[in-house]
Amino acid sequence: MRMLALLLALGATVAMADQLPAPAGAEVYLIAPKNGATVKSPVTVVFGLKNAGIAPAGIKFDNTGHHHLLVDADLPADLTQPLPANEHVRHFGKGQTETTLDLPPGKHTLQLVFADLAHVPFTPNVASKKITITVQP
Ligand SMILES: [Cu+2]
Repeated sequence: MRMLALLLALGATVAMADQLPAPAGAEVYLIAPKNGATVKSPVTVVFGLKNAGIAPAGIKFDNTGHHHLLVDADLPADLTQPLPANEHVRHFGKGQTETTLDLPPGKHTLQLVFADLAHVPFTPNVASKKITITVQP
């Protein structure tokens, strides 16, 4: 019984992803578009970053990470795991600081999340405010 408890404890430790501490004072924010803006597609989205550097995914360098853009999505419930990669969670693993989105007409939300070389959000999480934009037909 004691052995089983030990194995369970070890299993729990292995299952936990390694979250890196957030660079001190790190902040991400959307420079463009502005919250509430009405825009035309394609939409140029410009990423802002304070108190941290950008490095490509996979490159270990202190106090750096890369941008992720949530499009019409909420933050994942479990921020200890690598962010998924799909049309709602876009990775900018080459170190890009802007992108162009083709979005259908209507309301859309955008939110930036900064994450480490392995795509795992920092602790505490470094994310922008979620903004809402309206794409004109
Ligand atoms: Cu990533």
